[in-house]
Amino acid sequence: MAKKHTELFRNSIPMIASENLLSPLARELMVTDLHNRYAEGLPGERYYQGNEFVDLIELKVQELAKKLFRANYADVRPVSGTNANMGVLFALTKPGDMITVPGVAAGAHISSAKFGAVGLRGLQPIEYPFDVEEMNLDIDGTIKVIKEVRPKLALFGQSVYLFPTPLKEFRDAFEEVGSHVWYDAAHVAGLIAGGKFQDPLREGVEVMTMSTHKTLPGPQHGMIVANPRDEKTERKLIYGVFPGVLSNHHLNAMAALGVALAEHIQFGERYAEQIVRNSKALGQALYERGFKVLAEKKGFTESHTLVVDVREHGGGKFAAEALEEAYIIVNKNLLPWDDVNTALDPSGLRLGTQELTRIGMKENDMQDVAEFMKRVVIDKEDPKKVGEDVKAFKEDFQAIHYCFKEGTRMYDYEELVDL
Ligand code: DSN
Repeated sequence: MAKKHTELFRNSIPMIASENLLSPLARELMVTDLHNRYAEGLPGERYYQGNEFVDLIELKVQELAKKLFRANYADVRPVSGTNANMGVLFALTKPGDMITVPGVAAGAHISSAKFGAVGLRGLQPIEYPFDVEEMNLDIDGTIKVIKEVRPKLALFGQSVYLFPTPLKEFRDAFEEVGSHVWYDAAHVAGLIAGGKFQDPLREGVEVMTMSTHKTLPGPQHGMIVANPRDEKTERKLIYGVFPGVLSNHHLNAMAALGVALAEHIQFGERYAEQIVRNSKALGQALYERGFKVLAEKKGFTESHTLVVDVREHGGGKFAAEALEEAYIIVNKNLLPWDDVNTALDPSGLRLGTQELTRIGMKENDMQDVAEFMKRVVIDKEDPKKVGEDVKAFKEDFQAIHYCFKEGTRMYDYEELVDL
């Protein structure tokens, strides 16, 4: 089955907005002895022997993270984005506190919901209002919520993220209230680090969490970067992660993250720029073929993500499944007007261009991608037939870019043990 899975992705057009390909060098570190070890605690303050070089690696990865995000503080131990989020919740809130958050139907991550990590911490989430026309938080409404709720912690950042959050507009409000301002950058971390999208740590944000495998194309892992307001906050963040929500961290993934950060320092700007270009081109190409791509008046997107309303073509579930049959991998997604209970058959599709960009696609290739999608979703052509064309098209996009050893063919050097 593992071989079949690899074959599937070798042949596919992968457009899940939260995924990416690990670089060849980062991948080598995933299978070193680091995988086998424990290193609870911090460099120089471990509970296990054998960590001499782990300590040096962790300090190096921290330095790379601080450099890339221009932050005073970095914690490279969280094993996922949600784990990083839980660390911040553990550090900066107490059960019963109120927290202000974006809404799930408006694109927020599940960890900021009552049924996710925020609920697990016993917090009361209060949502910011969303402006569907702008596909962004409603500015006046959000300022009102911050001033009324006076949260200890105000969270921004989404999993459907088309346009930068207007943090500068909110800044006076959260300074007046004294909230810790936290930004979940999981989706857009690579764009931020590449100098695109926005720069939250320069726009009033104190703490930024992320997973490290979306537009920042590293291993499946997590990270916190911050400019903590004082030493007490820094200490809370450290202990929030360990022993708060983590025992051992994943040392192989942490080392691979170091490679991804070094690569992004070198290639990130070029990569981020091409991602955004490709998203805009794909939005336009889909729109011209009759798709209802959201935020048309605003140029569809400023990120790696697009959202498409496919209600008139059979809905999100139908469209995502038909595309899968044609080797086009996307996810169905709630749109802002959807009830969260319709998550298994919502109105929309979410598309991401970060992985297509990573395998070398440019703006003109987005025309082909849009055409394949039209044939399946609008023309209702046999997906299997379209799939044969998709496979042939994908043959030209097997190499990985924007990394050391650029041009390595992604799936060719695998001698996979099958499962
Ligand atoms: N659920 C992921 C996404 O697809 O956005 C983020 O964790």
